[in-house]
Amino acid sequence: MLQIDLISIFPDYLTPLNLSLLGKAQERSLIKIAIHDLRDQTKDVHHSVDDTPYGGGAGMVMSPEPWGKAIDAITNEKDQVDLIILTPAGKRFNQQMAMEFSKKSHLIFACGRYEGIDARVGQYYAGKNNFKVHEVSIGDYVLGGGEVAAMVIIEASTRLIPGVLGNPESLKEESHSISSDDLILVEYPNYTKPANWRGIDVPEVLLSGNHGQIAKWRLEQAERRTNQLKQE
Ligand code: 6GU
Repeated sequence: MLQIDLISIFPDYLTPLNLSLLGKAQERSLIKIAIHDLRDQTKDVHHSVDDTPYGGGAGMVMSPEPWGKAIDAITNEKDQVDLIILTPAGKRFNQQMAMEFSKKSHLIFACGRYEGIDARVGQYYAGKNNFKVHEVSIGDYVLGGGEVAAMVIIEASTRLIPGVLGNPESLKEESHSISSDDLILVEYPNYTKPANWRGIDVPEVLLSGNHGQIAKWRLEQAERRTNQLKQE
């Protein structure tokens, strides 16, 4: 069972995690997702979680102590934890990382907002022997916060856990199309009924019943698409 904790100042923003595939995976006890409000760890009347940056500059930085308290509250020394800090300055998430995360037992997602989390939070937990800290980004653009990024990572990772997907055959097909460096999902185009839709026919080879020919055609199509993506 994979335990997933998320810490955020907008816990409601993460409620889609209880829907669909992930909702079912939780019902089946394949994963357990818990969402925590960072502000629960503050005592002042304003429940403040941020402050001005040392050294000056625009924006606010998230204070370390609420993060420390929130993480400590959901872990113990015996727990092997992977702490994932969402930041546009992190390592770019890919299918290989999804595969790695899917095999873990306890993932904690720290969803920062503003100009990010005080750098000592990652440094402190990286120094603990039962923690592994990952700074992760989902691409070269800036989001308002880590919540959506955390959901992307959780969706990509949990569907790789045996039993989460309804049809495990689709995982097997995917795994053949991942190159060593990164995800190159060179899927061939897919068609279903009707055979003619708005004047457009399904490629004839797919109706032929010749499995050798079909496999050859699909490979050609996948390669054509890969080369096209490289040129863009
Ligand atoms: Cl993980 N966080 C934020 N705020 N922006 C991002 C991101 C993460 N990944 C890409 N852009």
